[in-house]
Amino acid sequence: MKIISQYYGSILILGRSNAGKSTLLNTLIGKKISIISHKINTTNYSITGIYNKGSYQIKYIDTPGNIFYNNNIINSLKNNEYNYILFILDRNKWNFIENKFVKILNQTNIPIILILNKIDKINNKSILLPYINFLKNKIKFIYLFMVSAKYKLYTIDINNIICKNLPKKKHQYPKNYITNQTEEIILKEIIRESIIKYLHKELPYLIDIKVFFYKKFKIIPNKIKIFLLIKNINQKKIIIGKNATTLKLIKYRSEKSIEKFFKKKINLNIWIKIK
Ligand SMILES: Nc1nc2c(ncn2[C@@H]2O[C@H](COP(=O)(O)OP(=O)(O)OP(=O)(O)O)[C@@H](O)[C@H]2O)c(=O)[nH]1
Ligand SMILES: [Mg+2]
Repeated sequence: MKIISQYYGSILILGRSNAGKSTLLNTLIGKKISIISHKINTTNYSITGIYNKGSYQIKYIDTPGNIFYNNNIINSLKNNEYNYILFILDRNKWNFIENKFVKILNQTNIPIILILNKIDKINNKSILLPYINFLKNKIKFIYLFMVSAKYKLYTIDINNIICKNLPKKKHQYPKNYITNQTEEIILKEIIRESIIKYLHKELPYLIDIKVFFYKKFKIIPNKIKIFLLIKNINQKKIIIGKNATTLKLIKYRSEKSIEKFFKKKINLNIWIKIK
């Protein structure tokens, strides 16, 4: 019997908040598992996504933008726990935040792949060449990709190059495994994404989401009851909105996204409760 070699590696995705890390993760693994928004600090914990292609398996780890006080991440970098780092830049935005990343990246021996994201938004392409020269002086990298994570431009090349450079190693996850998140977490994250979209300022970050009796179900039910736990009546009024329009929008968008992810009809019953 011919034994086919397996190749495996883990990749950490780093970059400032809003650079498009979660968008890129979703594009790379071909399924939306990490929530996205135009506001900062959307991702608040590390999310794993697995890419499978034949004998290749890649574990991508999406991170929050602000990792500077996250000892787990910092130590894992110092201990060289990843095969590569994808360091994502929002176009030619480079300021003290990127410099802070460089300081951390200088403490590891992990090879860095630089991703210049959102190229669809760069009209004047002549800025690119001088910018690449600037980057060469700022940070040591082995590859540079210019992509649009949102519009899936040139992103396939990232998977291909990484596959080509993976070490021979047994796959760590079953073929159909795509994320470390449980169905309950995915459900909450999808609802959180809608809440961030329709509510302003810091309120979305103050809401706790509870899924009612979810653990009773082995698979996701068609009727889901959730509680949004908040601090006071004012917050409740804001979430409901004038003529309940805000709540309706949150419900509608959440239902559509949950249906898309779980591929079944969903009726979301949202209750708001003051803690
Ligand atoms: N035009 C354009 N927009 C993009 C692209 N990639 C991401 N975005 C947008 O940028 C915003 C931020 O994307 P996210 O993927 O949530 O960014 P993030 O780096 O994960 O942000 P945090 O989770 O807060 O750290 C969203 O509005 C995305 O739609 C791109 O290639 N082109
Ligand atoms: Mg994110």
